[in-house]
Amino acid sequence: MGVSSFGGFKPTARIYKLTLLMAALATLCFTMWLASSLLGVGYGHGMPFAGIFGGTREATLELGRMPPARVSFDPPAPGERVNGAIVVLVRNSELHGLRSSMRMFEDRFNRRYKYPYVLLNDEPFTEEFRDGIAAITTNEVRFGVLNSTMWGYSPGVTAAAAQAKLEENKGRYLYGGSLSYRFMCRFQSGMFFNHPLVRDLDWYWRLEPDVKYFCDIDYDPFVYMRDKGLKYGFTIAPRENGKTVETLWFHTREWIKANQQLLPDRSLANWVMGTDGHYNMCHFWSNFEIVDLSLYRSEAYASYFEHLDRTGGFFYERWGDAPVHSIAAALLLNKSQIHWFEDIGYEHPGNMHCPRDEAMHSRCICDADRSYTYRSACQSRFAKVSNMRRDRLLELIGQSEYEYTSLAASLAGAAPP
Ligand SMILES: Nc1nc2c(ncn2[C@@H]2O[C@H](COP(=O)(O)OP(=O)(O)OP(=O)(O)O)[C@@H](O)[C@H]2O)c(=O)[nH]1
Ligand SMILES: [Mg+2]
Repeated sequence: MGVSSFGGFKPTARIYKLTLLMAALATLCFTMWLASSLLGVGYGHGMPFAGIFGGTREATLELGRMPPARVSFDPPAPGERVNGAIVVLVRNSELHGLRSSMRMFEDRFNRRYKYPYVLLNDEPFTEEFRDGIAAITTNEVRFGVLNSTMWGYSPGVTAAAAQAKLEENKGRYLYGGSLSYRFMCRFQSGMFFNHPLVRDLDWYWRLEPDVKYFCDIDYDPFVYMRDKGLKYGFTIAPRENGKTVETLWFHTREWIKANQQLLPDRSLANWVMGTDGHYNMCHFWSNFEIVDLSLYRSEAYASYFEHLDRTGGFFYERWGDAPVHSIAAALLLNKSQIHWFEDIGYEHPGNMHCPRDEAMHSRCICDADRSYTYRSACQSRFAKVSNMRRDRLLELIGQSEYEYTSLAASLAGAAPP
């Protein structure tokens, strides 16, 4: 039968085959081990043989020490991707929350589209943080620290003056007494787009810790926006707590009156201002925003931010970057440049959006009945309003002038706290 005999013992055909199979397996394993040692593969993400060869411990220790240059910041091939990144301001203590956000963001979108991440912090990132982030994505991550100009007081605002106002406001609203929240809002309003890791980008998509992405995003929203001439994209539009922005509209009006030449002929000013000439507290929730950064780098935006910054309102009140970005977008853009990403199911603690349209919802794992957006007055206002002419904007501001006279007088007479 062709089966060899080993000194008196006659193996059966089955034992012979088994021996051959084991020999083949051993050879295969040895070859793989040799390849992984020589080529340096087999550790880090998706290492297939680490467990077999006892490589798990070394691999875990090496995570995050791998060279980060897996996707470059080089301009993408024309038409393929935009020169954009996912930008996150985050604290070391928020590692878990950011890993959670990134896991979903990767699974829903970025695993395929491979945009780099820019992570910014007012303190140096710890090694634990870097390792934890590097382990959750194969895309490039750049870590940056803010200097004291970017993370600091507005011109003319002293630490003592800010502290006095924080004391006054601490029980009045969320983060009323938080100094770091003020630094954060000022940075997000007027600084982040000039950070060395962001200033060469044309587009950004903002991400935060502890947010959720519910729907597969099977196209590139950046490219969609670019191709349609869109400048600002949002998902949720709530109302701001008026106590946090008591004089924001007053100062905005002053800026409008003094800078009419910077305003376009038509804008969506209508969305943030009623026919009474006042701010209606509508804003795009900026924890999610996709923006053509030419908006924030424009002469008009720079002038608006500097004007606001000089008033001290980021510290004496609690102006959020959301109302600041939103008022600017509404004043400087028209409706065809602003887009509601209804198809992107999203949640930031407090509010969620889940598309109810059947075709959109089929790619989502959320409950559309829980969606805040379909109950939001600002959201339905966005759907209804159309562009407003600049002269109409100025007319409405002029008509409501007298209502601001006492505020103007009290602000003019107010010494810094
Ligand atoms: N590095 C750093 N990042 C901060 C600081 N404060 C806030 N951030 C980040 O700035 C973004 C906005 O801050 P949040 O605390 O989320 O503010 P919020 O979204 O208005 O409110 P909640 O999410 O309800 O707390 C998040 O990405 C935070 O991680 C800070 O002091 N240092
Ligand atoms: Mg947040």
